[in-house]
Amino acid sequence: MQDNYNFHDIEKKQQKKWLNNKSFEVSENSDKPKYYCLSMLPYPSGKLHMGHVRNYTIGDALARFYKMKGFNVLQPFGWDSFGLPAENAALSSGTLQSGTPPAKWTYQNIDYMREQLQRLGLGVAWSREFATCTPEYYRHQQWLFTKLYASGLIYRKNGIVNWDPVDQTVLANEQVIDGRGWRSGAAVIKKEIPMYYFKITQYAEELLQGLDKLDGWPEQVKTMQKNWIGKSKGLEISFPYSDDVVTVFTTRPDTLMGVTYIAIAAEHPLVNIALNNEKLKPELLKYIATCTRGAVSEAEFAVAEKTGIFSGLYVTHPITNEPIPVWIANYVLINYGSGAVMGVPGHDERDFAFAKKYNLPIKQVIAPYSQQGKAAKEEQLEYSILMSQTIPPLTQAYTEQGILINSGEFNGLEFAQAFDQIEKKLSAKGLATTKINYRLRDWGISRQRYWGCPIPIIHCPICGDVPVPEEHLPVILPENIIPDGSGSPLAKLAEFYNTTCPKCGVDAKRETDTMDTFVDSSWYYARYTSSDCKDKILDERVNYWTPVDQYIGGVEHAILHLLYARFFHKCLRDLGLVNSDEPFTNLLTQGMVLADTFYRENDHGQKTWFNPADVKVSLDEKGQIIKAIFAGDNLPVTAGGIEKMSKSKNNGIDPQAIIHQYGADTARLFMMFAAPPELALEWSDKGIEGANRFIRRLWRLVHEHVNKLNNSISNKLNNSIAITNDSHKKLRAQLHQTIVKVTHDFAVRKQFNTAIASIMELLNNYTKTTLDDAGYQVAQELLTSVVIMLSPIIPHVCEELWQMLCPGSEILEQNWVCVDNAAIEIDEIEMIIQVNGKLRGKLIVDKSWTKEQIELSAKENPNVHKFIEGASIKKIIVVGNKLINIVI
Ligand code: ANZ
Ligand code: ZN
Repeated sequence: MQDNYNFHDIEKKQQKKWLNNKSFEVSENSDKPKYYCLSMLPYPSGKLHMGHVRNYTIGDALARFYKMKGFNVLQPFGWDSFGLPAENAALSSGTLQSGTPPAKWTYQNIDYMREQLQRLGLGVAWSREFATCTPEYYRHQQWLFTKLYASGLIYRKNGIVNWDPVDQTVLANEQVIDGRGWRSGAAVIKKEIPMYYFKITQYAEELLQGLDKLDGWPEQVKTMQKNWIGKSKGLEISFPYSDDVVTVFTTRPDTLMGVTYIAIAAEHPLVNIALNNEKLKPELLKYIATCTRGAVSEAEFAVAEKTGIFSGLYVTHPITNEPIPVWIANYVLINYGSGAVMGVPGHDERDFAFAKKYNLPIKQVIAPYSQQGKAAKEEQLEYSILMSQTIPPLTQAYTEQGILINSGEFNGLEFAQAFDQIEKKLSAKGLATTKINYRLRDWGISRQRYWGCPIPIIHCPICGDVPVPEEHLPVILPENIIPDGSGSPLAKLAEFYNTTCPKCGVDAKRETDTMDTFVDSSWYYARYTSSDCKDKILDERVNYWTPVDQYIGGVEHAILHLLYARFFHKCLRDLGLVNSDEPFTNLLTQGMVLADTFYRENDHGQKTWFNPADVKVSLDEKGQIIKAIFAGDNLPVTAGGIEKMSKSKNNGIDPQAIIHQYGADTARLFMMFAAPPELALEWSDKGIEGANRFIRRLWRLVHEHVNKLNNSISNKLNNSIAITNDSHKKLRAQLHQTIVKVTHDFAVRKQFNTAIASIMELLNNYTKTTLDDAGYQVAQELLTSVVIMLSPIIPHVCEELWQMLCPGSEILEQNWVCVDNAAIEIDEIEMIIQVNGKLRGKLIVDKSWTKEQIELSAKENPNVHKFIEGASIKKIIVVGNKLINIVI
């Protein structure tokens, strides 16, 4: 039967064939241009979610499209498989995973998810697959670590961590909930421990400059990276103190005359001097203790309440020589600038709030530019004097730039002039230097965790830190460990940490920290190119494939992952391992997948969330939910709006269930049709059903066409008949216009939804057109083209249909469809008719018509006629073969 679209058998059959034929394996020996298409590798959490499906469908559609366009396409896949959830799973009492070693849990998840992925029909080069938690992968990472260590790009220094005093363990930020340990509930304290750091700041300027060359990246992502790197130009100004100085970094030296206090970090060296004051000491110590508790991350820092305490010390203002009080404040970061700031309450919001809170003077030294904008020098001075006398007290900080007032010899200057003059004046006295600062910090990669890549360092009592020599790599992570939640398991495992020094042979101790998992994902894209290379991290193939032509993933990785990968690429380059500067030429950040939420609330206001799959909804004509019923008890639930699919709102739709019910092609088509890839996608049952109906329709149309060919009009295709019929010509024209549009949408705009919409429109017209014998050539051309154009998105059914249309060949071997420009050039065109610029009608025009003929037909058009009846026509404007505007 022709409507027996049995997706299950079809998809299984095609997937098996692709795997057996190694259809997506590629080598470097090709005369085709290369195309490296990469989706971000997933964390093997247990099962696939819709975000994955969306990500990999977009990647697969692009990979298949470029393959048909004649490229040598690499689309690899792997697993970001170290990380905390595997340890947490082992610790989650009362669950199935409880007590499972992280290794076992991870490998099981990978096997399960791989099967799920294969069920999606991805065109992946599976021979290159790897998991980052295997020694085959991380041995090269350890080797890279030792190389970077040797070149000074990795160093060791003390860093601050969250310490759970009850569990005696370091906590990740996400394990600290409201300042307490997630398992013990104990108040978390900050603790200083030695850690390894990657010197990413050495590349800050290049990472910043490089963004300008990344034309294929979304502007928004580049802006986020730029802000993260945070370059600012300023002055380091010294405030003398007895025979020493306190140096501050400021981007606003123009506000120098408005300084009313200095604030230093609790860790600043001057604090020790302040502690010599026996009277103040107890209070100071108490305050400093509060600074070392709680917030660690910069985000937490930003929202924490700003507090401070007077240190008892004064420094001298470098211009006025007045004494300036020094405060210890929790908002000053020890590791930015010089760990000290000049407080200018008049012009900095934070300082303003601080001054209000502690009753410090607020002095305005900047006035808005006069209305005339930046005035001439003399006028600036006049303006400044006037403003100094008349301006009312500030009610909030004035943070814009402007003209200096109340600033003595600097009155009347604007920002740049003031910057220069203050710099000149102070540097003559050795009290200022210009300074470029980056917000970017070096990357601390030590984690006191078990399930991660061991840091390949041995601590020798004689030689110090000794990198593990290449021939001793990898440092194997034991895989049979079950963490118990108290401290790092490796630190308790004598057979792991006891070793001897590779240099001098004495007893030594292995580093028991592991690496941040961001390290694992910072270079994996390069490893795919050489994944079977055992003795080297990368071989020459890396320069064939990289940079990645198209990278696809979530915008949540816009900053850290992408910045770290860019940094690693430059490190690899400087080690002579790759010869390009950037890892990813084009970046597509896909939007989130959203779904309706449903809940019931109990008397205490607690909400129980219901999965949309279990809720029956009735919609009004606009598609708004008017009634929602839980299928379990047929009682109503409340619709809670559309939100990102998540466990907490129980609104995740299981891809597996959708694939089971409708097939992978339907799921893929829905994902690609419902929204442009970079925008949010709203899950809708109606949408899924619509996608399924469309595939069935295509299935039926191809079957009807092939049946007719085989029966009544057999062999019509072999003797080509000239196409003279007008409706055939029009259909062909539309076909080739559609090819132009779809090709452009895929290759340039990366907007699949509009491409699919135009194919749907084409098929609509196809069904409306009556075709005579010659028309079956057009039908054949149209259907084969449609099947090719849809095959990147719905590959299984297209392969099946292709073999009906063109028996004996495979769609995977086909080239992308070519445009026949002659076909588009048809004799009739549709023009728009306007009256006084308003759309009033449409007109089919024969190309041979003269301007007079066109104008006459436009006027006689019944829709238009009623608007111009009785009026006198001033003129008629004909624009190309698009538009006729009648002006009355
Ligand atoms: C005086 C001033 C006056 C400032 C004013 C701003 C506005 P960016 O642009 O991010 O580099 N700052 C310097 N070191 C700091 C530290 N360790 N912790 C906290 N804040 C610090 O920011 C530079 C500005 O951040 C500097 O300029 C300083 O405050 C503050 F109207 O100095 B400013
Ligand atoms: Zn030694």
